[in-house]
Amino acid sequence: MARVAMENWEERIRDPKIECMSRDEMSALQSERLVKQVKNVYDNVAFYREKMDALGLEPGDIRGIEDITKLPFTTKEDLRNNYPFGLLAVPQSKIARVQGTSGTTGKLTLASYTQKDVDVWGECVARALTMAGLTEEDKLHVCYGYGLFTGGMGLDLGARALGCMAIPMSSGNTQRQLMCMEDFGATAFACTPSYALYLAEAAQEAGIVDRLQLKAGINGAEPWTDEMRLKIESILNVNCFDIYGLCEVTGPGVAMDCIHHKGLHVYEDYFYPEVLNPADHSPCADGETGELVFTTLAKEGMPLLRYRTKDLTSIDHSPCACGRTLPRIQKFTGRTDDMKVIRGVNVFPTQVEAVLLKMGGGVAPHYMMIVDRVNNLDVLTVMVEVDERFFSDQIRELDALRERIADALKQALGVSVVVKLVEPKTIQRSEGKAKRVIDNRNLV
Ligand code: DLL
Repeated sequence: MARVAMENWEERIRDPKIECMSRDEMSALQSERLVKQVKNVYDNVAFYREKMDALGLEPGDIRGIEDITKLPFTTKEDLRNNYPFGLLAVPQSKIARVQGTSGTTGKLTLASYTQKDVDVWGECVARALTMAGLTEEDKLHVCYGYGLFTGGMGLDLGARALGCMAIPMSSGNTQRQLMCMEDFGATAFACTPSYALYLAEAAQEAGIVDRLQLKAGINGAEPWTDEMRLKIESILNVNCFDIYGLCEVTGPGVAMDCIHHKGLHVYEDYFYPEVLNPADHSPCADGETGELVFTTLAKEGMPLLRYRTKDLTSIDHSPCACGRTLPRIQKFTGRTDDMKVIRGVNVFPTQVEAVLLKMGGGVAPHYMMIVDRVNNLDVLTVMVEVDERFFSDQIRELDALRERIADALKQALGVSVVVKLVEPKTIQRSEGKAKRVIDNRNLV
């Protein structure tokens, strides 16, 4: 057990030519790729040809990256309407693999990749692993699910590109995960932050933390707070990094935070980010929160123009202390569709997480939000796990704790909250993305 050595982080840049490029050079590269991509989709994807024709736009009208705002948007609904292969820019025989959303009901969101797309994906994840301090000497224990979900395959491809050992555990069976982590001497692990916390607590309970050789966690696929990162880091004595991605653009490896944790560096040579005002789609200034939109600049299989992710963040183009010039997107507060409007106030699960992690004293960051409508009024109930000792006979202490949590939540969220304290391990743990909210209001 040892954190990644803290010195020489500037050497942990896999591709300085790209990752530390000047803004002018990067714009030139993006312009060249965008012009090519627009011509490609106009010639090969009926959906884009029709959209551009409707706007009176010809490929020749796009002369550089500054013209990107002229292009049409793509939405998840467009993907659904063209499911499964309607947005391909190459024949199906050129598709090397497909990946999809992790959801289990309804039609999937499906993304198709050529071999070159798969190689680029692996390269981006290798950049991210290097950013977390890994080298070919490392052993990466992957407990993201393998399958249509991009987590397992994405981290595996990254390990392959980096040349380190991949341990393809996939999700499930926590005791076996810990046994293999210890026996094989894993030096890094990859899973969702919620599962990372669960694993960390299980390792602590089993008394094996000191026998693990972990130094880094590669955690993402769901929103999480810095407080949560610090909690996992302190239990396992590792550095954890936030990795972001979505199957439509590429899986994990679209962006990742560096050791300074001041936002996630976007691999904008491949995935051009825009942050737009959700109301009128005008560009947000640096630091202003809006919807993240991506254009895939070099994708072959299923290129996307201005794909609306529904993820909310802000962007920062100022240089980072790590030496990278790649812009940084702020850690995500959530998605537009995670946000709950409760009595007119916008509430995100990550706000609850941050409050619980600050409370300490037997309050665990395992929670569930339940929204109901009672007599036409929204009621938010938050179930929180607290230490067993509160459930012995000291009823007064339990009431006082409930009140303390309710006050802190009300202050942070701006709405009153009914707090229900529950015993440890009552709230269902997730091996993939955690489900934090149940909305019973049946809003349309
Ligand atoms: O979640 C890809 C991934 C796998 C990323 C493993 C990181 C690690 P999808 O299943 O297509 O892909 O879900 C994409 O998950 O639009 C975000 O809402 C959310 N998401 C992904 N990474 C993060 C993150 C994978 N680091 C959707 N922070 C995205 C917050 C994230 N949300």
